[in-house]
Amino acid sequence: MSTLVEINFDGIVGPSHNYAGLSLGNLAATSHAGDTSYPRAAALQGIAKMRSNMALGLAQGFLLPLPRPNHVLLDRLAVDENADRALLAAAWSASSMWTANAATVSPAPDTADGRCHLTPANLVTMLHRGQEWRDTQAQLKIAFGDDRHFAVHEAVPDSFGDEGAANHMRFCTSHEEPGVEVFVYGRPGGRFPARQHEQASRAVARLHGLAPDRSVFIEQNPVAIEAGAFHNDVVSVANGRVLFTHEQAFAERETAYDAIRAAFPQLEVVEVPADAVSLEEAIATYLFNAQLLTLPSGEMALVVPTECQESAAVWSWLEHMLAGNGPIRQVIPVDVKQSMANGGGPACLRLRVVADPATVDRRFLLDDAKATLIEKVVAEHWPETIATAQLGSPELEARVVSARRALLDALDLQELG
Ligand code: SUG
Repeated sequence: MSTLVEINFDGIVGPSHNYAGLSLGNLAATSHAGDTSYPRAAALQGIAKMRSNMALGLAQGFLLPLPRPNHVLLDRLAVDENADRALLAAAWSASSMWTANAATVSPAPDTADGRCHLTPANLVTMLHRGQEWRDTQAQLKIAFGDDRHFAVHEAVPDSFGDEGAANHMRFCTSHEEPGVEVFVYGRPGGRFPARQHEQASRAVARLHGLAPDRSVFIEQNPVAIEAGAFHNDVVSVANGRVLFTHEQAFAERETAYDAIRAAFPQLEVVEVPADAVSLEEAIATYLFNAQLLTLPSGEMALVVPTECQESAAVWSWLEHMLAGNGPIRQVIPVDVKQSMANGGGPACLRLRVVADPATVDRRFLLDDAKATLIEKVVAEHWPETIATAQLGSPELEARVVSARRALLDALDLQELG
């Protein structure tokens, strides 16, 4: 008997985590450009978040940092001392930590062949992210290598930008039942890039064999992209029958809700009005980049960044929500400040896979003992700080390469190389 549960696969923050300001339109990342980063603290914050979710009784997995610096990229761009520092920094980016951008995942009950389908995101809009997908795919092919249960695809061709699960939501009444998958895309032409293209979303839906009457395509509000919502998961999140969203998330709000409701009549919208929390405040605090989780009790909890506690408007809205009779019954703040400063909140750091844990390669699943092991490796090997001027230095490179290798050794995942 298969037991489908949601497993969150968090990206372990890599030892080269730094603030190079590479993502145009990601206001947190560009405003922290040049700051000193704390890779060790960053990775430990991420592990603490995973531990906190496991303590709620939830299944937890992880994906490993990718090899950095990427010399293939440096060679292809002929990066030398005269080249733009941003090109060098791209090859050092630890951006694969944001596994919400690793892939789009369609659980088995939604697909034509009854397998869980994963398509790695090509991430072509940003140089530092576009280098990720082949290595990500290699990892997915190991973690989800049992092809009786999983299909891991090629990324969508580069002409269409795809940013993965960050622009994808799934509604369902139970994980054993077919769900409704919602793809949110941006329209190009604004001040900031629209990183998710409609054609990429439609290709992913076809690749996964989704039923057309259970697939919905919605345009993101250009005003939200303009305000810094470079992915839809900065302004909405879904779980079960609930859509938790900012009023200004979608281009045509009522049309969007109606389209989802037509495919999924049980939809419950928890909408935060702009006059309670402005789009700017929502983006600065990452209120919606929350993990909306169903606890073993059946209640829903919202795992928000601690930045939400620091905003009077956001915190009072959350208190008001809890005092009401809505579907979200708990709010749990977590400290992921190192990731937040690069525009990555609790939801960016995880890829949701609905699957039977017994069908996943166990090496990618977390328990308390493994969390302790990973913490030990991080404490011993991850650099305490990185100043952007250090990127490119042979000493730092040796440190970063050996730190990752120590983690692969500890987890018996040397084949990731
Ligand atoms: O792609 N930041 C990431 C943040 C990704 C957040 N993910 C989701 N919303 N799901 C990005 O913009 C910053 C790296 C730098 O600037 O060095 C960065 O890549």
